[in-house]
Amino acid sequence: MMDKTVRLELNVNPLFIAALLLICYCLSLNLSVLFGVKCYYFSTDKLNWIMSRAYCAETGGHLVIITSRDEQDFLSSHAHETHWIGLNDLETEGKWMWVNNQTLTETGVTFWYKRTDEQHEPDNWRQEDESGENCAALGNESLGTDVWFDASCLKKKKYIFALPAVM
Ligand SMILES: [Ca+2]
Ligand SMILES: [Ca+2]
Repeated sequence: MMDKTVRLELNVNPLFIAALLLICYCLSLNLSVLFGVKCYYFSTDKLNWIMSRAYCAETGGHLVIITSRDEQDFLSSHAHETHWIGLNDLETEGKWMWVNNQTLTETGVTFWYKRTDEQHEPDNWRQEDESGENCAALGNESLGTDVWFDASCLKKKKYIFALPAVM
């Protein structure tokens, strides 16, 4: 009698499975997009910077921390108007820190808006808010999201929330 046992070998790359799980995980959280190993949520509501930081922390993530040109380009291509990011100089004027306490030197990339007249961002402009501008955003009310601006933390903007994909 012939042995009709069939051995089924599944040769699936574990990285492929991990990527699939990650996508399901992001979708289950209703996060809008996925890049690399992070899920991003582009808010539909507007909050001031402090409130947006608190909201993100409550939900187990944080305001986005940008650590590469690719990540900046990716976020900019999805953000069609100004959004808060997790960068501020609230503690010491001019000393910009990410919400995880990394400095810009440590992350190694900056995308501040540069004007031809040398009046670059961040400019800590005090015309609207005398405490200056201590929170950073992709874009501003009139210019594109491919560059960063400092703005008054009291302004209400949409925000980008990131969740490290730790499973
Ligand atoms: Ca400032
Ligand atoms: Ca500014």
